[in-house]
Amino acid sequence: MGFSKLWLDYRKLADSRRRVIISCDRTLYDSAAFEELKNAMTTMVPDAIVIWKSEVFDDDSYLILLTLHPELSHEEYDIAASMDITEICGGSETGLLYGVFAYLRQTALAGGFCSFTAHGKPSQPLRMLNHWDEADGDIERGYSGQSFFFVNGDLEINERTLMYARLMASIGINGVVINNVNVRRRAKLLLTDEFSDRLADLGELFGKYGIKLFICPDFAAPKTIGGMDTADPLNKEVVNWWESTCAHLFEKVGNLGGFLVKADSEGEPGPMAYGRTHADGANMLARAVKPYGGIVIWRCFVYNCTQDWRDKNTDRACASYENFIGLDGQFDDNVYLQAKNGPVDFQIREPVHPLFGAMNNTNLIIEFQLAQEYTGQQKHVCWLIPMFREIMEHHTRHDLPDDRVSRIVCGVAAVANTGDSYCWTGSELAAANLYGYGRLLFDEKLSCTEIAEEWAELTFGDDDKVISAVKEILLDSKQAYEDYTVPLGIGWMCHPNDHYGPSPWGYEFDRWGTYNRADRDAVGVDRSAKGTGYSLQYAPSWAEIYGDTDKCPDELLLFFHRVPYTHILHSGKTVIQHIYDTHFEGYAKAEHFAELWKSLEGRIDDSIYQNGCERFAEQLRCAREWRDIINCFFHRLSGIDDEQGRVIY
Ligand code: GCV
Repeated sequence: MGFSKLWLDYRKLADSRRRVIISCDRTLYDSAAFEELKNAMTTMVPDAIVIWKSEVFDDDSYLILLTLHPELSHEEYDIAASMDITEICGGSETGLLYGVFAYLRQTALAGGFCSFTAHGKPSQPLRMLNHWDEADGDIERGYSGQSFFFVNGDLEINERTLMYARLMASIGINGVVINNVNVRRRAKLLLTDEFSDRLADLGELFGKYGIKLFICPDFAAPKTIGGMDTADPLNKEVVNWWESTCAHLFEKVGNLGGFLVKADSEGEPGPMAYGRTHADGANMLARAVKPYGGIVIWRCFVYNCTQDWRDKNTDRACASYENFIGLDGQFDDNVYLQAKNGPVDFQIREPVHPLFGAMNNTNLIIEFQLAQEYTGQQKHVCWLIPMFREIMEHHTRHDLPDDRVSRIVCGVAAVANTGDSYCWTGSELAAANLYGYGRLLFDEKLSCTEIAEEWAELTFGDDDKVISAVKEILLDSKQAYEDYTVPLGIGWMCHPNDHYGPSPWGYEFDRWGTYNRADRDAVGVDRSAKGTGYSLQYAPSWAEIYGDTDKCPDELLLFFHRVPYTHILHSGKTVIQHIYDTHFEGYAKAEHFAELWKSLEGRIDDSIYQNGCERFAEQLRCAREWRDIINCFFHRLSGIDDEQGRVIY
């Protein structure tokens, strides 16, 4: 299948120069920065001759100088652009590449050469994408087709992989995990020579674009591929096995960054089976990769997934913190703990994970999910960047010089939303999530409006009507989705397993620790000190707020409390009236988005337009189901009518 160039589809500029001269040191001729600039200029100024050495410089020439500057840090750049001459400096080839992308973006947005200066340095050191691709080509929670990394059981490296590396570098991604954290079947062989040559090639390609390659190993590999009868991290032979496996792997795969590990979680093997801790497991692997500069990213998504719904004391939300807080300070310096943004699992509304700010002697990474598992599966438009930004800016209220999540973490990861569909993300609009994610991590000062505008213009061109409609849809879409789906932070009212569409009791009597406890009198989970005690995992001032029904923010009320339907929110509405109102409003917003999209017919590429129409039709069908089923569910339970007398089935 072919593929779109997304936001790197360079267009012709309003400039008729005869000559664009790119000048740089000979050693940069093979660099990605030079190649990108040369190719982009050939498209953007098609009548000009693009050359990279010239004695001739006349009035009609435009000169771009690429230089490395030792005073800039590795990923940093400076740009000084004028109408005739532009200088792009980078701290390394990667910094230079980021500078080139920034320059091309600015020039594309301006529609022509212009004068500006810019300085860039990433806000986050580690900016990662986690692919949940299987070696057989499927993608867990993938909504954009099959894997483009794994094709016919092998690692594929082709034009699409190159395009992928360019797209990722253009938004500043510097680490990519290519396989699923659940390490199944053939993926276990990623540690062996079955894959090492292809991994080496992929690593080399990624390296040119400033991206480190990561894989997810099977923690039980000493057993599953090493033929041993244990994977105990403190067993000397197990340690030796990992050391020699890593020595061989890192020698072969030059640009390997290390491992991402899901251990003792949802059936994945881990150290606890041997009575060892997460620190024992992570440190053992970290020591094996350390000689090669490798790191181990160890996930904190650990909970009891065989819970009895009758048990009201066990709380899945508490589990991650309980498993890790006592281990603070015990992890080696090349171990990074990766916690999801919230304590449960990528619901549309959760409080921020309580480990942030509480574990200050450990490297922490926050994990988001671009793949829209619980947020409409790329059929619904749900632009997540406002939510990511809000979480990154959240004050944890721990006693720290800067208590915001963005200053506590040393990296950010997101589950990728890509696949082999033509537009990479199934729906064109879902690509805005990928773009916005990278841009936000690189420059945390960018506002959501700026990011939405940039993406819309780079994707659709400079038609004001298109930009303003797309921007409006993106900016309002997350709130709309939250409104017509799950109220007040309760979560988990979706169909079990596939997680699409409403099913208010779908998870109520299951083993996953995902309950709403709704009955005729009340709804919500009591996670206050009187309940499961989860609220106490936060810094004291948040614990006080979250633990009190009168102080808890409305949007999280049912996450933290079980309250009667007549409970009055800060908004002045009762819980039940809030549920009815938001469900009607959310659906109305979805209708408005579909109308806005329809108004773009003829103004955007027809296949993109048609793809959008199909998806908005499905969003509306599904949003209607959400609205009517959730309203009906609570109406039947509570027996309370809608104040406005609207139809509740
Ligand atoms: C990769 C959720 C998803 C699983 C996923 C898991 C995880 O439970 O439904 O598909 O497994 O999260 O993050 O490990």
